[in-house]
Amino acid sequence: HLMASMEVEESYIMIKPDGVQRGLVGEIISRFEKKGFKLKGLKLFHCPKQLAEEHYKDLSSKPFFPKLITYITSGPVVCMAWEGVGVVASARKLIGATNPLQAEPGTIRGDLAVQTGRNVVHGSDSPENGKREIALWFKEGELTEWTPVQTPWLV
Ligand code: 3AN
Repeated sequence: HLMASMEVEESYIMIKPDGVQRGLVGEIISRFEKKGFKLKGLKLFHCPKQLAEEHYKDLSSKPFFPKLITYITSGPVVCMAWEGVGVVASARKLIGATNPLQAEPGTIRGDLAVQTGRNVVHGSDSPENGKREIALWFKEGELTEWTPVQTPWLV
């Protein structure tokens, strides 16, 4: 999948309330920054229930859905829009498996989390959802187009 997606994509990455409360914001942002993706939007935000429900609407029939909504709205989250070639699949590799006990060491969840219901970070699961989620969580003026100076050294 990673090889197939050689196009510039956008992924919505969110540090969940546990990541913020545990002081992991800098550590998590660093991993995407060091990898070489481009940050286009960033904000701290306490999300209303309605937005959380819209974001996770595909999971609305799951038994854990009410707990998931309570968790995501329990404190501020860090909302990020990241851009890059193959960023959607790559970000999910950096994040690791949904269940942190199954996530490989070296991944964010593998290194920093234990419980599925406290897995510190979200990443879009497809380029389509990346676009959908960024549009859902950010207003237009909150995203910035810019050209990183170091780009030639990454390609
Ligand atoms: P991922 O976040 O790895 O894409 P999804 O989309 O299957 O995983 O699930 C979205 C979120 O729902 C997870 N990050 C986690 O917080 C929660 N979740 C998923 N499965 C469970 C479960 N079995 N029990 C509790 N929470 C869950």
